[in-house]
Amino acid sequence: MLGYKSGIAEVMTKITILRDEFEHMHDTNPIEHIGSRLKSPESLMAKVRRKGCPPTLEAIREQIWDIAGVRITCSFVSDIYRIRDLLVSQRDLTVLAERDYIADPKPNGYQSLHLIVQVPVFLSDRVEAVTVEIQIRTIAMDFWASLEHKIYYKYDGAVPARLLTELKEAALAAARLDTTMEQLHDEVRALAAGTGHARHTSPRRPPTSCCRRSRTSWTSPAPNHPNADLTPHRRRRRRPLPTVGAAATVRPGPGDHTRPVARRDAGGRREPCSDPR
Ligand code: 0O2
Repeated sequence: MLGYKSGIAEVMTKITILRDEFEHMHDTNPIEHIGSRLKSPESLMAKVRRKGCPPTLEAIREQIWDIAGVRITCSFVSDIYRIRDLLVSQRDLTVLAERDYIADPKPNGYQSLHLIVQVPVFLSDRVEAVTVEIQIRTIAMDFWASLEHKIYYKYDGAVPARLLTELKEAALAAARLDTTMEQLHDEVRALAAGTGHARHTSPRRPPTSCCRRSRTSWTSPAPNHPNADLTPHRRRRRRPLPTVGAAATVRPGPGDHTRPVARRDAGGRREPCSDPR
């Protein structure tokens, strides 16, 4: 378990660095929250039995990919793919598989992007490649998944049909909310670009001292507004983001949703992939 703990620490550091960079160098921050968990022994053994995995250390290491888990929550779906691209392009992360439950939600409504990566952990006498599952999802998807997870365990997997139907409805509602919020966000950004003002679009960004003069501290004043000259920090030029590097190593996983790692263009759309899956 020490190796997995260290793997989590390595991945957390990478994501924290990205979050800090966005915080200080960009107008928006796609990372709302970062969390991690080490799978509990009970949950691990249940999964070993469920998957019919031999109960040996070697087999578990080879077949169970989510012993170490890191979760990133974002405001918008486009942020998810942005973070995904930034991680996939890191040279010391080997992507074993990607499960895109956003493009193909699970039948119960679960949505999230899972990246299974291997990260090198430098020990005193060797380097260990540790497998870590990174789950990237919106706040709405995370809200849904947390409750669904609780309900699933409360009923020990035998969730009443009525609850399953309502959960599915709730997942669809969460997806609609994500779409609406992203549209609103895009409109606000377009408006801001039209007036020449770069607005704060991340609710996490605290108002600076000059913003505190006005109650509407999270939006820019109109150009002819008497306070228009009070927000010079908002006009900072946006810095270009790094582009995705060489395609990551891919090893197909066991699930239907496991797919090779596709690259995305700047708008978050998948670039054509030669793999027929
Ligand atoms: P915990 O408590 O987080 O350890 P599977 O065989 O489908 O269970 P597999 O093949 O490893 O798992 O694939 P997957 O889909 O990547 O699942 C790994 C983890 O993703 C799960 O771990 C959950 O954390 C999360 N997850 C996957 N599907 C669902 C879902 O339908 N609902 C919720 N709420 N979470 C999901 P564990 O072992 O389930 O739980």
